[in-house]
Amino acid sequence: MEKIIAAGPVIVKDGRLLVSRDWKDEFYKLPGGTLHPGEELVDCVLRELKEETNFEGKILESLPTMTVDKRPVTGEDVEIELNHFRVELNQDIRDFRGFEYENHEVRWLLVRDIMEGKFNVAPNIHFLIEQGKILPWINYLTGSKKRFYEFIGMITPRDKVAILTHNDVDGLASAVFLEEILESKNIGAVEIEFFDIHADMVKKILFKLHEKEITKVFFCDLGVDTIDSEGLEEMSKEMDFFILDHHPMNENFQFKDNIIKSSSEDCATMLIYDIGQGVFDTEEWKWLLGAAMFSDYSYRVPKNFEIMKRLYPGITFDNISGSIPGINARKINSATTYYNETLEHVYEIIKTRDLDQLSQVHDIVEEEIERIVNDFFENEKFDKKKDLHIYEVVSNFKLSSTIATMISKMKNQGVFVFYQKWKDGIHANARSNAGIVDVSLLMKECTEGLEDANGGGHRQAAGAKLMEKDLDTFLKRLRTSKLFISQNTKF
Ligand SMILES: [Mn+2]
Repeated sequence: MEKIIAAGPVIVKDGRLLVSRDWKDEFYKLPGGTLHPGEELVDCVLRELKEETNFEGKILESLPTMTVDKRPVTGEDVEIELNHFRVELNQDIRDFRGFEYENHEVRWLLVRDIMEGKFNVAPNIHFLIEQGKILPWINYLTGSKKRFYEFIGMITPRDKVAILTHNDVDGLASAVFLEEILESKNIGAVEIEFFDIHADMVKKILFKLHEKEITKVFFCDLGVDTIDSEGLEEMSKEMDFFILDHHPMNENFQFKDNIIKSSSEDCATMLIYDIGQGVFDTEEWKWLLGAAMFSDYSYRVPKNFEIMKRLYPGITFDNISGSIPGINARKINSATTYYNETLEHVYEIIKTRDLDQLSQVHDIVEEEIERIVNDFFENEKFDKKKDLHIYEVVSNFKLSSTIATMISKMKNQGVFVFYQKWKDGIHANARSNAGIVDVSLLMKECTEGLEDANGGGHRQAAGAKLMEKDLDTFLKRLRTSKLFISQNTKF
């Protein structure tokens, strides 16, 4: 049988795939073609790209090859080997309208539309989608990869670089991927800080960064443009920064060149993974991507669930909690509980992919959770009339929030207030899954006017912080709160 070798570029931008077709074709295909005698595959790809679309690009990586034994249109017997390469265009595309070039129709098709069968495409495109090589990727609300790489390109060996990231699974994973990208550009010796999203977060860290003579700062998964734009303004006087984030955007943010935002359902890890495609080995980090997507609920939107299914075939909405990404997310969570204030340990474990260590720490934390749950059923203070459960968590790990969520889900009815003595005072967590009592109001009421205390959150889940000396007052207010009475009068 005759054998034909062909090659084509896979170019995906903002969830769209570049395709072309001769007017005679019934379906769209990759803008590729047959290998010329003596030609290298990669040269063939770039030549065909130029011939069919007038675009120029560079090869990023090779993708799986597909072999067919019939011509798609005529059905004629012939062995065709289709070689694929991921290519990045040399120009930044903003206009996704189709155009005509040299008797070809060139178009950007949304990968989602292809998957939904809205367009007729060549079998190898479906093959590559099946293999997870063409993902319906993420939406950039503002900023571009190009700007990011320009920023990185300006970093010199004299610069000192810091990554400031969120102290949750998405933040940890974001920092790992960002550091991978930086390392691939020979930018090393990076300072990494983990923290909670809180007011003045930039202002508070500025002095420390100054002390360490940091000149370039990356923010991951922190929403700084909204929470502390004043702090950023101050920072901009002495250091350059770049923000990679998915929290709601500050529309009036003035440093538009220094930020990429994805939509909130596309977690920061997805964004940085996307930026890093073709730059670092994204294949070996799929497990971490999956864990972050699980942890930030990114999988709940259909297009991202498609990505999850491609990372882990067999995943369904019902089994996702017990699936590999669900378990990995919980393991990383356990590690952050275990190491608490020294998250650099967790970061190191993730970065070195020491999954055994992760499992060991997870087992210890799980065992502790089990002990506390058992203790709760024996020692909680339960007010039957109010259906109010009060319980003090005593543990070396900070677990009151985890336990509150867990037990309230087990019971579903009732109001749960769990508290724990910690280094900086009492931390309380309230849950009311049925929402009968607004626990946000409850936590506010119980901490009102107390020294150095605050409380609030959502109707079904809230928290409070107070000084140890005020614990009795807090508990007394809790037991006598009128918020419960208004509920009882309904009977
Ligand atoms: Mn996040």
